[in-house]
Amino acid sequence: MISVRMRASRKGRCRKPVKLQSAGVNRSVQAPQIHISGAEGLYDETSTGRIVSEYLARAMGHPRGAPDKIVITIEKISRRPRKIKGLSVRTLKSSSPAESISDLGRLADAMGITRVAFKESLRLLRAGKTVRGACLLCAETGRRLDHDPDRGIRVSRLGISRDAEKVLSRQLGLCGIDNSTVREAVILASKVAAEKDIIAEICISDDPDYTTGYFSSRRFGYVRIPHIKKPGSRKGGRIFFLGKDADIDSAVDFLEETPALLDTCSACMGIFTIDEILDLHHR
Ligand code: WAQ
Ligand code: MG
Repeated sequence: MISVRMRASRKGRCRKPVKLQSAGVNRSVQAPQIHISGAEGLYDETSTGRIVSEYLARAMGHPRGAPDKIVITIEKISRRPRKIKGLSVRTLKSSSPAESISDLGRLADAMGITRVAFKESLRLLRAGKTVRGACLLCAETGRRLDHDPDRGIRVSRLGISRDAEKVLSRQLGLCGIDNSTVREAVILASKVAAEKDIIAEICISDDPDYTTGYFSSRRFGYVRIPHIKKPGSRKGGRIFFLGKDADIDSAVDFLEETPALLDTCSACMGIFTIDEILDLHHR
């Protein structure tokens, strides 16, 4: 199989020129690259050409604007991918950010995440500084366990089989949510949930207009949370909660390096109240 990854970006505006005292000249600080879009998947080698042109079209036609740099990485995967099962999908019934955050807290509590750790996750997700990947947090102490604060942990080398993708599309379509944002989030969350030392994940999009996030765990599946933030905010991120005795290196190796292919899907079930969702595992 091959792993194909795409990243499109554009040079941001230069910050204020910095006066270099010694040289006596104005020189601009290097402009930051602004992320436009990214995508990845695992495919059969025979479809390389088709996939690369699909990714290219996606990079160039993104609503966030035209990129001035597109990086496409094609990597041969020699390890046989680990087969993973897709999480079930539900949408929480909620009508305001206050209600959503309160329900999110109840889900976290039900998974054994302490109040301290949950509050720390909210603090990180609301901090102005965005992390490119996910923060790893101890579910008990709330201590951050990954080492690069700007990068975090990047889930990579993941994909879905063609058959499973058809089933996922059909399932999500029944609930009117079959789009690439939801499909890709379900695939990523399913790889994360396949790591035994991860208890749960919280995700908030960094897209200012995308206000639906999710909480996912093996027990409750993928729970979509509408109004997880107010529209207009670019603040987002992902938090992965680890158990107390987690093997951090092995979890990070699985998330970043180990190829994983979603080959079985679970159902997409519609809209539920928080009490209905919390009741699920008692049945
Ligand atoms: N690995 C780890 N963290 C990542 C990755 C990755 N591969 N990609 C993005 N992140 C982090 C990063 O901090 C981003 O700022 C944050 O997640 C949000 O990423 O069912 O679009 O790509 O309707 O903006 C949820 C869909 C969509 C909910 C999430 O995330 C639904 C989304 P975004
Ligand atoms: Mg985004």
